[in-house]
Amino acid sequence: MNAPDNSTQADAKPTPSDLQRSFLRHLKHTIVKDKYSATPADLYLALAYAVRDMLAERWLETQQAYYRNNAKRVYYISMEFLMGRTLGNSLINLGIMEEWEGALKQLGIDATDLQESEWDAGLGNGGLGRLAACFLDSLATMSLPAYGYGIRFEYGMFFQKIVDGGQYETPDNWLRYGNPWEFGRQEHLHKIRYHGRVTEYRDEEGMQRHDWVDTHDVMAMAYDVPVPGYGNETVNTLRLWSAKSTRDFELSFFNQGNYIGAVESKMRTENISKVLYPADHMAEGKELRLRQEYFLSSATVQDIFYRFSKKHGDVSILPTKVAIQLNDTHPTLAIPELVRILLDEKLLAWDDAWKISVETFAYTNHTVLPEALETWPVRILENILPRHLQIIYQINDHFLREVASRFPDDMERLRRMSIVAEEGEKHIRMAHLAIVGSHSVNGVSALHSQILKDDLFHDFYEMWPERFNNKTNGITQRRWLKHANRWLADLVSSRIGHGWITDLGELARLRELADDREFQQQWIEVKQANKRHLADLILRDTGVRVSADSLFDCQTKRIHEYKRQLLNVLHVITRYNRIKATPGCAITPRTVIFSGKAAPSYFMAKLIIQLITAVGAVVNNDPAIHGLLKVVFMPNYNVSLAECIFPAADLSEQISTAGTEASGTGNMKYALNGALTIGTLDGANIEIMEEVGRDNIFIFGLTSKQVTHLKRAGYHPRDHYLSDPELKQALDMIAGGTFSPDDPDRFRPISDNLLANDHYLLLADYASYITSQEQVDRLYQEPYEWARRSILNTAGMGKFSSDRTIAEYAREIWNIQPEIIRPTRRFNI
Ligand code: 26Q
Repeated sequence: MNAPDNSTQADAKPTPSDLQRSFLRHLKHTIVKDKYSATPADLYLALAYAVRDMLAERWLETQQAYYRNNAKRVYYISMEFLMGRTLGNSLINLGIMEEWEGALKQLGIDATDLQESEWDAGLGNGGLGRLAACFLDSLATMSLPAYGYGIRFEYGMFFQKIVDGGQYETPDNWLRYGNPWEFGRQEHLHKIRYHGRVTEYRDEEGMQRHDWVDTHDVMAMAYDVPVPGYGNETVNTLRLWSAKSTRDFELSFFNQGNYIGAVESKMRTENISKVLYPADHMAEGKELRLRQEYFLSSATVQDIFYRFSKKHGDVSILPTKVAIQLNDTHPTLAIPELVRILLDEKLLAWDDAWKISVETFAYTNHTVLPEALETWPVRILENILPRHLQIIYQINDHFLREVASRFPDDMERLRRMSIVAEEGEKHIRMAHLAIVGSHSVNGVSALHSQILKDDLFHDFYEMWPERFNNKTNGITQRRWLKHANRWLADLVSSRIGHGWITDLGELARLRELADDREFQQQWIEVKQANKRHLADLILRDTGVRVSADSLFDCQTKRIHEYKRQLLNVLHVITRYNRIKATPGCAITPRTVIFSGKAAPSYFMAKLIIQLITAVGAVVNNDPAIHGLLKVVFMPNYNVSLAECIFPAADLSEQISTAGTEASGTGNMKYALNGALTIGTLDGANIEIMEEVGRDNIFIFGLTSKQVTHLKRAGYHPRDHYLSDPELKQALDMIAGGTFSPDDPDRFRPISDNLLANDHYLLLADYASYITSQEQVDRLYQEPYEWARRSILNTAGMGKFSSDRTIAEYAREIWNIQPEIIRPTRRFNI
């Protein structure tokens, strides 16, 4: 049957009745409900299916065009894709939000309510996973031939509940009600092998060859998720792998006697894609994690190879058709996996296989914290991936020879640079493997990339300076302004048009409006409305009533010592003490909002959450405070909650110890939504300062150079404690049980740690932070001046679009070009 040819109406938008028909058809025939029996979740699903239909044709057309034109593709491999909700984003990118809202309204349905029925796709921990999601949006919007590759975890990031003031985790069974955005591809299956042993033989040319035999196998099955671009015809693919037992595909299984045993072993193998590891910045050496990393790496490389081989016989041209970006070291096994395929299956010589591999791969580093750098015990690799271990040794062998010839008689250097760490139990250093096996190594902000060259990877930089480069992170303005903050987006568009949606540099045109009193007034009103909305959520989720007239001071991110939520708490306690000490003082009313998850096994991070809620309990209920200070911890920080918090923030807390936060991306989302930043000279904060102007940001604390020097010279946190009475008072309250009267010692580990070690230099930065907070208070007393600076912050965010970041990757690393998809038939629903 031929599809009706409505190509002449390519640009026509569907009518309300078209949309209603499609929606009602799905409600009746896909969901099998009517207006009497449909729940809000059913209505959401009906809309999702109707919107999905609108993507289908563009998706097929995009994939065909890539194939037909034999475009060079980029593959973004990531253990995490933190996508959040999809419906609203699809409506925006298809340019049919208003149309759908109108059509549903006629049916008496509120489209916003429906969107809230959708569960977040929480397949990520935080920054790294959300960055991958923003990149997908930019890749599609810029018409780039790209694929995301990840794992379809059955359980995403855990749900955080606050019970008795502390974090309590429950599983995120996000697929329970079905996922309308995924398409299982039973036919796209790859065999993933584990264990077994390696045998040797000589090929016809007398070359030593290897076979990997007697393996235990698992199948990787593809689930495809469409990724539409904004305002164009492109729909790219995010392909997520799910583990399926090979038993399902083996007839012999039915003839075996041990039925239950067979099903048990099937379940064990399917566990591989069961759950996302919830620890970021903590490379836990768990075997299951290694299996997951190889599962993703192997399935993806096989898939890439399969797609390449449909068009090409000569594997030597692989790097001209394929670029693979490794999102941190987590998928680094893709390197030895590609080498293995080239050597053992394509029977290439080592030098040829290695050259192809290096030219294909590029690696992004996201952290300098030593505990987050992945290493795997040789013992475990030997057992699970014996052939890959051999290949890694061979890579190291060639590599160390090269080092020795470049830097003769430098044993110490060989030891430092080796892919194999020989101290204690032998380990494989995944970052070293990634650097050696890639033609590009990048950090995610200017400072971070400099630290990689000067410090963490200095030896490698000396060897291959041309490999090192910077790609400052970015965020997608489609989600983080247009979708999350509609009122502000509309206000901006009313003054400078819609160009910023695909060219964020356009926001600079707001600068000339920064002094316009009427515009400032409108700006203030939008912020006020967003704050009222958040205040309602806070009341609903925490039971605390906060005033939208107070300054909303926000720190939302994973809970980690290096991010220094505790420094924020020290300020809160100091502020509390000042209000108590001076009754009736004219201090600026503040609501301090925290949100973020702690890794379940991270004792100190969990204790920090307890302290925040405990301080809140004291401060919020103290009548002497007269509501001048409120402290709330919003549970279960995720993409959807973030979409409510960023638009309502006055002040953005970006206060990590200088030199520890690789980039940060929340900092960009806050500033884009008009929050002023209080921050250290760390990560992308530095570049934000450069863009918005030094006068429009509150900078405090040691620089990363000063941090290094202080640590080298010997740091004595207790000196600060002894010399600063307000700091002493705050720490004594934590240590003495002011916030834990039922258990006075509960928070002793926090104060003890700060006084004895203070690894992240909170006490060294305390005084400067407090001074900076006083400047914040003073500025907030002048609402129009605050509004002016807020406007200048939004106006300065042009650089931080992920479109800019992706354009740089495409040009400087991947060497790929846009592939414009022409409209054919549209809105065929
Ligand atoms: C590694 C091994 C085993 C288990 C877990 C992990 C693991 C998982 C996630 C290690 C690290 C992560 C996540 C790191 C991360 O999110 N880094 C952040 O990346 C952002 C995007 O570049 C930056 O903006 C942040 O500064 C950086 O902290």
